[in-house]
Amino acid sequence: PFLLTLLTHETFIAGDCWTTFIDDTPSLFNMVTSRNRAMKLLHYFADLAVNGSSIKGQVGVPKLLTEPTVPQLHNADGSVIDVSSPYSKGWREILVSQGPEAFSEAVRNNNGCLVMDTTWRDAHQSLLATRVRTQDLLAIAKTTSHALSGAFALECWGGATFDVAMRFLYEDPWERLRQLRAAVPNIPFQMLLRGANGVAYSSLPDNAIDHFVARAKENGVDIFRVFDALNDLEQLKVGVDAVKKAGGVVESTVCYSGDMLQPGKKYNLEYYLNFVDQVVAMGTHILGIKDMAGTLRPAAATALISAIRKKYPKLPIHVHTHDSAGTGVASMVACAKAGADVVDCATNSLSGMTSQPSISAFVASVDGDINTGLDSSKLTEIDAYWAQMRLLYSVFEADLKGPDPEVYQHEIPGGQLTNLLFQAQQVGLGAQWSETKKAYREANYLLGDIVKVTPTSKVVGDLAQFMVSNKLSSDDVKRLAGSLDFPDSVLDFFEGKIGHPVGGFPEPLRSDILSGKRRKLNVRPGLEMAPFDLTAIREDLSSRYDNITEDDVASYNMYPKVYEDFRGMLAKYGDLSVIPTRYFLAAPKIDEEISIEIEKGKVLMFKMTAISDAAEGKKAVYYEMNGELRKVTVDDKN
Ligand code: 3PY
Ligand code: ZN
Repeated sequence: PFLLTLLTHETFIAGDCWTTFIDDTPSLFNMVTSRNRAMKLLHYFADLAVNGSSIKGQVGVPKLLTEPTVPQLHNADGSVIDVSSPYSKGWREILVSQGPEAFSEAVRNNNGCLVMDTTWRDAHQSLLATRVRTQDLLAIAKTTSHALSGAFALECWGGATFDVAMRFLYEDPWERLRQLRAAVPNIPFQMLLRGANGVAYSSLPDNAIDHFVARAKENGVDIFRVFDALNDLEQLKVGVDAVKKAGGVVESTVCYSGDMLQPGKKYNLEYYLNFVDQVVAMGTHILGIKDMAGTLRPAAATALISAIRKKYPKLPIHVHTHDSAGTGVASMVACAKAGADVVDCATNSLSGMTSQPSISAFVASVDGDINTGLDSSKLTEIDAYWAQMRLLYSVFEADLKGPDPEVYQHEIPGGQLTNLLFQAQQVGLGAQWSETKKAYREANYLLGDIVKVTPTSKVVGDLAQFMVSNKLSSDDVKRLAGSLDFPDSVLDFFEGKIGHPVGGFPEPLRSDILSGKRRKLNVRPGLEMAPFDLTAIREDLSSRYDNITEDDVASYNMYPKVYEDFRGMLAKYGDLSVIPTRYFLAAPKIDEEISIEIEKGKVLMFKMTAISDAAEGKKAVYYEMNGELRKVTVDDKN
């Protein structure tokens, strides 16, 4: 039928000149830059139309079929708030004018409990595979600067967002940060930094971490939540020192693991208080408590926060959780009552389950008792936007239907829980999911009951999947350790490349697994690494790509291959960040007219008119672009 559409197309019948098409005449590429850009976009659409989305993890097409709308905000008297410019008042004023010490003091002296909104980072990392694009954040950014002006911070960068922006969204994470910063001058921005790993999955030389953090600060990050995935203080210190040098707010963070109230646990109250002593000695503006799996129940929350508060009355405490078991709001209320200064919540439509607890539910729960500085009606108004986004990005949902109380046993972090569930669903085996959760728990104990968060959570997940697919019990793993072909991440862990676990590595398992394969690294990995030659890296990149900046150097240092692939995508398709998400994820239909602003004031109208049948592994896709006919030939990968 598509071929018929083509053959009967007016212009085709009129014998319009098909020979001038870009495919046949490469010299045309040099004619006009914007034409070049337009053709690259057409290539992207053609690929999408013929082969479907290449974005990993995407299932189906978006459920939202219209342009998302940005809701209006209202004052208490019902008048509409003008959001054409950002709001100017907020916690960032004091930070910018008086610096990190005065800021953290003011946060501690604040009467109430503030909220950090995680919608722009952890919430979509946990529910939508980190796939929310810059344009969809930017569209709501100025409105957010008004609606959430009383928030402690917006978490908007770091964690997986850095990698995913380049790898799957073909976007520059630095550009995202700069654009959001310009739209939100009044609310502090927070990022998640994986200590000596930066935003990567393993350690980098210390000078690369310093360089990266300095760039992040310069581009707009205010507060750095620094953690280490094994609570290894030496690894943590690398990140903390980098933030201090850059002049950022340091939030040294302890990862909360399991249930500290259960007898016999190595992560007990004494352990945490000792950890806090050490980060305080290291020097921090804020203490972060990171409950990445959501196992911090209200009773433990009360005990933990009260004890730290008593010992360190002046230390601001900021608590992070995931709502996987459904107890997030109750736990955050317990934290607030016990003296926490800030808790993490997410916009309602992107809250709950593996994400953070609902911001409105938290505010309602402490209403009349603890001041949050937030206006609940504005929270509801802005959430109407995120309800649409949830539909737009539904193609990345793992489709968890309710809380998972088993999290207290398996302790899988929020983001990973959705990921592993998604993978199990793809294999189509319902039984596989419960087996994976059980194996995850066993793998954790085999590894010595470690802290589980990126990147150590991947080690446990990989070992669990290895055990499930090879039908191995814990005893089998111990017995056959010397002869099994373990995943690389497991070998890296036992080698010591990810740092050192609390209480040391389990023996004889470590020796058995490494025997003949890897050495034992008993110092922190960064100590063995030569510093990066940043000048040489910049020269090398400049010889290969246009417009290289220090930010590109920092991206390359974190993810060399991902950065190169990203530049390859840019060269092939141009800047895809301009395409509305609906059409980024699914090609427009035949005869559907869409308009795209490829640069300020330059709007292109596209209409796909036909797709040819396959010939020699290729298909031709025909378009009208601003009234002119175009043909693009793409490989048919089906
Ligand atoms: C990350 O490191 O990306 C995390 O979200 C850890 O919780
Ligand atoms: Zn988290």
